[in-house]
Amino acid sequence: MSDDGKTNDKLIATKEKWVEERRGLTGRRNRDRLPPGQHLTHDWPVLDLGIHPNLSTTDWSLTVSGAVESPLTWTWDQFRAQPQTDFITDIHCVTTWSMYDSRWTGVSALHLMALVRPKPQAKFVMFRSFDGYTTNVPLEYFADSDVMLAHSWQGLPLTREHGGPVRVVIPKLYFWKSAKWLRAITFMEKDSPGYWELRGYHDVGDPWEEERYR
Ligand SMILES: Nc1nc2c(c(=O)[nH]1)N[C@H]1C(S)=C(S)[C@@H](COP(=O)(O)O)O[C@H]1N2
Ligand SMILES: [Mo]
Repeated sequence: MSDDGKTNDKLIATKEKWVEERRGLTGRRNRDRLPPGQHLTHDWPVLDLGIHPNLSTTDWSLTVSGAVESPLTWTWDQFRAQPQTDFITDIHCVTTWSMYDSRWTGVSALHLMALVRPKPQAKFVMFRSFDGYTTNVPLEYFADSDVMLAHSWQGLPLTREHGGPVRVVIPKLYFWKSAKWLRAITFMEKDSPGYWELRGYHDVGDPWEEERYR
């Protein structure tokens, strides 16, 4: 207690103001980070068609073709010889779970695009996987700075069930767009639906717009 009784009132008022401000900030931050209709999970679920291709790194290769100036095929060693990047991103699955702070290591989509050089008429990308899965994205979503072909998660090689040796990671779209067991990338002039897109999933799949199904 101060001598005149005023200092404490002032201090209390200041602290109350901080509480209000910080409560507002925290609330806003949580709202902004978790897209509408999602809930947070801490255990990473496994979701796929039920086939988990058993690929050693020597079996694995990636072919990039279609509307590009320089198509390429990478063996595992060639893929690993590319510049490596690290991103920490969130995952949002259309089945309503989200998980924060995955650290992915791999080759960025921007690096790949600098090598293959998509033609001006390329507008969409199709991913093809070793389990027969396919998924399509507009080129501008693939050409984002946080998109990568990942081989590691939290510093460890991707497990087989989560798509190892290499999976796509597109943080700004629902997770069905992030193809596991990646085998090929085709740049396309015209859009073409992938596995789930053919079965009623949204063509783009932006979690902030709740583009779940069409
Ligand atoms: N090759 C392949 N990739 C896939 C799928 C699949 O069945 N096959 N399922 C998609 C779906 S619907 C989701 S939600 C995520 C799940 O990835 P996870 O099992 O690592 O959580 O992978 C996506 N990528
Ligand atoms: Mo999914």
